[in-house]
Amino acid sequence: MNSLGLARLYAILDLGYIAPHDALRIAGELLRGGADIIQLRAKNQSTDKIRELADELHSLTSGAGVPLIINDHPEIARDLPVEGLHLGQDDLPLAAAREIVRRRDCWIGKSTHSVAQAVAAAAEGADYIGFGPLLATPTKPDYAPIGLDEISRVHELVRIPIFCIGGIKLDNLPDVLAAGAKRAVIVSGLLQSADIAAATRAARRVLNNRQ
Ligand code: TZP
Ligand code: MG
Repeated sequence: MNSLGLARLYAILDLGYIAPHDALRIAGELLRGGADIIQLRAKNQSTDKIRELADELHSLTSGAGVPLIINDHPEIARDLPVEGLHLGQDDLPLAAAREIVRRRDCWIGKSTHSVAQAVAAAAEGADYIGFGPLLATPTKPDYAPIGLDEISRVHELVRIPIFCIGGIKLDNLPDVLAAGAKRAVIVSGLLQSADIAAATRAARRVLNNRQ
């Protein structure tokens, strides 16, 4: 299984962009392209539907040695042997989620939208953070973009893996890395590509070649 420490490219299967019946096929494309981690994010589906999909996805991802992270639903991370759970600022506290999941081998990641939130998430015991949105993005429309200037500061202050997120595309990824990012989450930039596997492979190459 890929380790969190070595992961560079974190892809999200966001059902805001893809239909549930396409999720397995598209996960296969992300895996073929070399995504290091895949998250299932499904804001408008029932918990039962997400659990069913997560179960199918996990058979695929675990066969490829790629961690599967479930967004928002600690009870699904408790019920299935997925590798992680992802929480937002408005979700339950991390310690409460750990009480539900009760598996120390299940990573818990947290979305952070400022350097202060990033420092707080690390202190709260998160295994990794998302840091963003860096840039304006239709995937998370109600959040003010942080910009690229805080990336180096957050890397100075936070020692757990930091996945920069928000508006990252193949063409601006070099700028994000030049600003100090080491890892990236890309959602629409992959899911809206004509060739998802090729776009994933290209992003992986850029991330792997960073200095
Ligand atoms: N959290 C911060 S920005 C974001 C999330 C889930 C959306 C990122 O999506 P995209 O399409 O890569 O900008
Ligand atoms: Mg959430």
